[in-house]
Amino acid sequence: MLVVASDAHRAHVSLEIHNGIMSESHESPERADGIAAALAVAGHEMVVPEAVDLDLVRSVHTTEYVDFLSTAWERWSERETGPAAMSFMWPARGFGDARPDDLIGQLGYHSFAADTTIVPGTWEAITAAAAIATTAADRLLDTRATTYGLCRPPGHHASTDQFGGYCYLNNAGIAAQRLLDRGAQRVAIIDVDYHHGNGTQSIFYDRSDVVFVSIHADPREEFPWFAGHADEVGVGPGEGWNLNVPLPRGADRARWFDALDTAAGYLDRSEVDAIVVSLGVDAYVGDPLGTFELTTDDFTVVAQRIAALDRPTVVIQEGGYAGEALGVNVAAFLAGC
Ligand code: OKP
Ligand code: ZN
Repeated sequence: MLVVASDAHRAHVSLEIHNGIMSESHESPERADGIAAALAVAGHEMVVPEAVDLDLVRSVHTTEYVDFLSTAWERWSERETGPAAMSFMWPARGFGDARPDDLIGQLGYHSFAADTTIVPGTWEAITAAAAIATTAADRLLDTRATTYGLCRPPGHHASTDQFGGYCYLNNAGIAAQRLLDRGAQRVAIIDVDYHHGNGTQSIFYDRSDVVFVSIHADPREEFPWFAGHADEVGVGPGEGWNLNVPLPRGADRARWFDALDTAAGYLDRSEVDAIVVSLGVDAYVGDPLGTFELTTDDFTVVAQRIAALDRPTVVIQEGGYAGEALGVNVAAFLAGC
């Protein structure tokens, strides 16, 4: 399979508040390097992306947000000495939604969690990841064969104008928009990451041209806490085009595959002419951030089930944090495509 990848992610070494301590992010450069190494062993063809298309990025995200991301580190480093730009306050319930003029306030306005920071290499990495997603979509349309975009950092928590959950630009959303711009009438995004893809859901919540389907840990018990419930079905023209299948923490393999049947059945009835897979592999039994129990071999079966839907498919990397097993699990998935 064609794998689109870049080394540009390496300069993005972010921090997160973990158990009250500022630490190196779980979302590390070793993740993408480990995946690339495992895919090279498996014999996949690797190519670098074309240059990022910022007009495409701005059709998924607000111009204000893209401008903010492109300048945030420079603005921070001109006035602060800290190693990473982040907020310490967000507009929680009861606050207004006016955008502050100052950088510190804008960091709160444009983010939602204390697990995601902006560091010197962030802009380079996130634009490379968006370029990877775009090129993977383009190569799919050129060849009709499934492609894989090794995006890092991930994207599914990023909304039109907020970063968080290790995500900044919504790579899967950008891939879906590219497929639409090149002629697809309706695209499905199926998100199998352990965490709900709240950003992807929100970007397309009022649209019928992108169907979003997600299997994830119930937000009553798990990050991202405030989105991902089963009653979120879309709004306006998007009503009925969003399906969440939340599962309790610790759900076993049988329950996970039941949810996949539900998701796949819904997609098959949705008359989509292409599929974007948001491939998080943190539903793996050994993942430090997850509580589900999928095995390495299960990921091959998941891919086969999605391939049986028989639509042109682009696979975009999201989460997965299980060290050496991460690349092995991604390779197992690609073996089933
Ligand atoms: C990103 B993706 C606090 C952890 C908070 C939440 C996980 C983000 C997951 N120690 N971060 O969906 O894999
Ligand atoms: Zn995840």
